[in-house]
Formats: sequence, structure tokens, C-alpha cells
Amino acid sequence: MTANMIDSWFVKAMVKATTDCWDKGWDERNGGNISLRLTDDDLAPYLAGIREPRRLPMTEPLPAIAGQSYIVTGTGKFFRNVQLDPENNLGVVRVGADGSFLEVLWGYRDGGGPTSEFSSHFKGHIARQNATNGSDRVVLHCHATNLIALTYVLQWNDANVTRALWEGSTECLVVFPDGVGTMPWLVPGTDQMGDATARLLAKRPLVLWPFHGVFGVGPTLDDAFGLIDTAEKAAEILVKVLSMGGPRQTMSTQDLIDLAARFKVVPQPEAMALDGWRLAD
Ligand code: 2HA
Ligand code: ZN
Repeated sequence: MTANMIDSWFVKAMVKATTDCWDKGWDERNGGNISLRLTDDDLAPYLAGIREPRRLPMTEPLPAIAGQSYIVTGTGKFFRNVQLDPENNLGVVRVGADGSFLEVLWGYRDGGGPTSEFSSHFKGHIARQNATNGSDRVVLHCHATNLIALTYVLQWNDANVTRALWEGSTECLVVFPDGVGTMPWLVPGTDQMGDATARLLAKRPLVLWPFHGVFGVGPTLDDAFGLIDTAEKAAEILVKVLSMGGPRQTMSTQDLIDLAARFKVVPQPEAMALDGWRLAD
């Protein structure tokens, strides 16, 4: 009997990641989406069982990822339901030979397709494959509450937002030395949004969409989840500190220099050059 993808490590890992995000309160209703690139070895045990895959058009051809396969949360699907019915709420897609269509290899049982944010996901994957020599395989978007709250009050540029989160908790500089990317508010689910997000993901592992949510990337689902979890924890601390009237003391630039030296990371220079962080005028 052919192996069934429902038993694969990657379906189980997506169930865990979506359930953890739901438990965190980051994915109300159909909020959030996750994609994980699969290797030929991941898919090999299941290929014999795939018959005449359904085809879906892409809004824009992406030849750079032609032939690649991904497991992706479904459009309109709720993270809280993934654990109850993975085969309807998740799908495995392969990008067609010229990058202009998708083939559904498994899942989306009710006839659906991948997330409405697939442009940001696929373009984000291209940017991260180039930036990390292929080691990054995950793009995770969610509506982490405190990170979103901060987008309403922080002076809005990469260096300032990065500096605020670094000062929000000691581990942040170590976990994301390349900092956080910031962009203007844009209509979700558009190719324009995908282009802007991917441009930032080329140099930063975290991107904040103001008044909406966050994108995090990494080699594994654990890495991408842990990255967002770390930033969201710092954001929660900053929200509490601001609610107590704002910081009276914080880490100094010298503290951040010492931290970077101890953990052998090279922090984003523009954020290091600042003297603290600022609220918007
Ligand atoms: O629909 O989070 O950004 C899911 C979303 C859109
Ligand atoms: Zn969203």
C-alpha cells in the first residue's frame, strides 16, 4: 500500500505549528498562513499515490521556483481547525514546470487552494533561498497581538523598530541580529504586497505589516515560530512598559555591544547607531 501524506512528518509539523499559533491567540478566524518547502526526499514515499493533480493558476509566473513543492495552509481556512481535519485545511502544491501554475498533490479536499497571501509566501521563499543558500524553508505569517499594537505607536523605520524590540528583551539581539523590516500599509493578498515583503525578507528574517501582522522565516517551522514568539514576547513587554508610563531605564548601546560580542553575532549597524528608540511624533 502507498504511504499516505496524512502520516508524513510535514503534515504533523504543520498541525503542530498551526495549533501552537492558534493557542497563542495569533490567528483568529482565517488569520495567518504558513508555507514549508518540501524536498524531493520528503515527497518520494508519496508520489506513487498521486493521480492527475488539480491545476490552479498563479497570479504572476514565478519561474525561479518552478518544480518546487510546498505544504501550505488553505485560503479561508481557520488555524484552529487544522488539527481537526488536516487534509481539508492544508494542501501540498508543486509549482508547474514554467512557474505559471500550481498542481495540488494532496489536501484542500473541498476544492480550495493555498493561502490568499501566496504571493508574499512564494516571493518570500525566493528571497530567502537566495539569502541563505537554500537553507530557509519556512515562511510564517500571523497576527501576533503585541507586535501589531506596537505598529500604532513606534516611529516607523527598520532601525527604530529593531532597536525597540532588542531593548524589549535581552535575547532579541541574539535571535534576530539582522533586525526587523518595516513597510507601509498595503492591501493584503496582492502581488504588490508580495514584492514589498520579499524585498525586506531578502535582508531581514522578520517583517512587520503595520496594523496587520508579522512575517517570520527560518530553516524549520520551530525556527520561524520561535523567532516570532521571541519578538512577540519583547513586544508584550514593551506594551506593558508603555502602559506603566514608559521606560525609566533600559539596556545601553554598550550593553548591546557586549551582548553581540558574547554571542558572536553582527547586529544591524543602523539600529546599533541609535541612542534608544522613539515613539512616532
Ligand atoms: O487571510 O492573514 O493576511 C489570512 C490573512 C491575510
Ligand atoms: Zn494576515
